[in-house]
Amino acid sequence: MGTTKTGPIFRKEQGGGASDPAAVLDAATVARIHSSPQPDDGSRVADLEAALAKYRGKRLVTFIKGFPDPDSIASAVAHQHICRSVGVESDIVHFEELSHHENKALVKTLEIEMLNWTDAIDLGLYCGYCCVDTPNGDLPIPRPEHLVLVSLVDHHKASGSIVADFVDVRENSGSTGAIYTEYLSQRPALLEPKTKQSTLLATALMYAIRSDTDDFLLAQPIDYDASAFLASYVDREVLALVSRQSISAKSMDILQVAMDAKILKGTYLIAGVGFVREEDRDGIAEAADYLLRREGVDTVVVYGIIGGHTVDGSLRTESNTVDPDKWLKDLLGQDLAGRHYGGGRRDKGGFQIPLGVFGHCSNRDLLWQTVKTTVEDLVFEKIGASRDK
Ligand SMILES: [Mn+2]
Repeated sequence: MGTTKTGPIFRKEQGGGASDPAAVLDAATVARIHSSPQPDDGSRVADLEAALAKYRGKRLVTFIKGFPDPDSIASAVAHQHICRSVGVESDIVHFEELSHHENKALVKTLEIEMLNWTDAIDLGLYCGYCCVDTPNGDLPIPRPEHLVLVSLVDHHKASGSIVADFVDVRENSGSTGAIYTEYLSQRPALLEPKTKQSTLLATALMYAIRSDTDDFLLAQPIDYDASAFLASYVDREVLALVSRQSISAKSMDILQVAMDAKILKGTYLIAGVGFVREEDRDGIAEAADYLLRREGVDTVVVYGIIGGHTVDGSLRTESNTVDPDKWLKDLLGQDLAGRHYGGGRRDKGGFQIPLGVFGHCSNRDLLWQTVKTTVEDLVFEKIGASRDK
């Protein structure tokens, strides 16, 4: 298995397939937003199946936006599994590079097939798209008109209006994986009889729930219920294998730089780590996770210049007063198209600011000093700290 870049979804020389008029009509269906916190009676999975069944015999694409993490990956696989059960093929496509050695290990160990987005992928061959673990259906690529949003399942704060056949956004869930597990629990035939495939899916979901809830520290009842359901299907050896990944040498280097560069202002710690290679960007998040453990610190921002073209940062907080999503949106604002540079959830957030033409600056020290000074100025002003003290 693996991410073989062949097969019918890639563009043929003569361009893609025609759009499907039936799918275009479906776009007019207005979303029914599920937001009730009550335990579900199985109607949601029935609604999801009904939305997907309109595409029986056809092909959908499930997009993972942002950097693939265990929750988005496992949810996409669970979604694919439900698609198959109603006779719909669904490919998983991610836009950002699969990074972080743990995520790579997850994909490899659990034999998950995902495609990294390239222009060679022919969207004309898909009748619609689905989103998991993301609060809206916006895409980082131009969306062909025929490609309608079929479903969106998420647990983040809703952002913007969503028009899709099926929407299930539950902020009272610690993970999207738990929501998909609930669907599976209401359709026992989806994991029974136990096969290698169902075991790997359950293991991926268990890992996703653990990972997205910080080992259950942030878990909600639905996450515990989901884990209890998954327990009998999980391959514990595989779970242990995926969980026991060590910190990479490069992440350790970044952590060291962050520790040397750290600036403490009250309960805030910020650290600029300079230039970081694209494939090492998770070292920033790992450093932020680690530095939050420092006594007396409740909020950490670690940032660097990734690949020479983007200022990328991670925020971690244990503070009751810092809402990462709002904090980063207030701090950095938005671009001309109205997209925020950053956002997050209850305890963590991240941001990406493209450097644009400034990325070409030949004096790298000067470029870094400019970025560092700007980020520090913004953060200091936000938290009411002065540069000198
Ligand atoms: Mn999630």
